[in-house]
Amino acid sequence: MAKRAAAPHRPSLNYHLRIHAKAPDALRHVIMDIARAAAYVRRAILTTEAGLAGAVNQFGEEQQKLDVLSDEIIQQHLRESGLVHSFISEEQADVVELDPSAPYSVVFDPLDGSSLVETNFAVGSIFGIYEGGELIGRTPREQVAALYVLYGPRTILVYSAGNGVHMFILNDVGEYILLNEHLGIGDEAENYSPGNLHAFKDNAGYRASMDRWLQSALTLRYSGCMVADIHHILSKGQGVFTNVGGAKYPNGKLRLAFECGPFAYLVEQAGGSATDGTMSILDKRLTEIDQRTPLILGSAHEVARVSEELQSQ
Ligand code: AHM
Ligand code: MG
Repeated sequence: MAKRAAAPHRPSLNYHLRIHAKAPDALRHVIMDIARAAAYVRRAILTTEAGLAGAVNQFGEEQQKLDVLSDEIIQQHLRESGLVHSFISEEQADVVELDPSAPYSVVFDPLDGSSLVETNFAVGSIFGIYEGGELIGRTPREQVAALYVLYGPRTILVYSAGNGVHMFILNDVGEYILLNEHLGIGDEAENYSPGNLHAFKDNAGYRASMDRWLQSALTLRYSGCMVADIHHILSKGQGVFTNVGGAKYPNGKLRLAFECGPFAYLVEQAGGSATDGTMSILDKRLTEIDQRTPLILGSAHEVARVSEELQSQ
């Protein structure tokens, strides 16, 4: 009788998706194609000059070469997969349709924190995957998977397909190998990560949270790239990340579709919470592709405290 091969000691992303997540083959292929695209984005970061492309994206922001390049790399992989109906990218003004008979649609931010590339800080790519073709009108709770790739000293991929949150490292031959399974986020935060701090001037609730943090034993950890800052929470198992409204950005700076939605899915899968201060991010309906939302995310008790402080003013 044939001997049964032992399970790999350090499974690859493909094996993990197939055996542990029991992801449908098509979903596994989409995630593997995204992961492969991210390895190319990593290479682009290492080899491209971080200059300006001279173009302006849909939100009037200057696009850097690497934003454009990362967007093109990811688009090409999604197109070639044959499994993607439509996508929304931070760098595109409209929903882009690829194949009306394909099973999934993808939302993504190709290079989050790209202004940090020249400082050699960590940057990342963010993805959410939905079944079907329509994206407008959906809620992030309908995502069937979400993942991000963090390009730091190491390249780390973190995904959930509804079976907990799992972390992988990109090796020399382009394979993602399991580092940690079932990441969890405890209820109390020891670190705080306050984005859009300009809102401090005109948002008394945010001032109340900030005052409390400064007078507490909490430690500041903020890089300016939400992928790195939220990865800090997932890898340390605690923390709170905020980006709330002020005069300049009444709903904060971050977008529901491809920034807040995927992270809300991952963080709730890890036992944390993600809210706009009044409701779960996962239940917010996507009405426009560039819709922004306040975000308070991380350790559940701390998220609740900040939400109360924001509402009490
Ligand atoms: P980007 O997608 O244009 O790079 O902007 C998003 C980034 C987030 O990663 C980060 O949390 C936020 O902008 C930083 O905002 P702030 O400078 O207000 O702290
Ligand atoms: Mg972004």
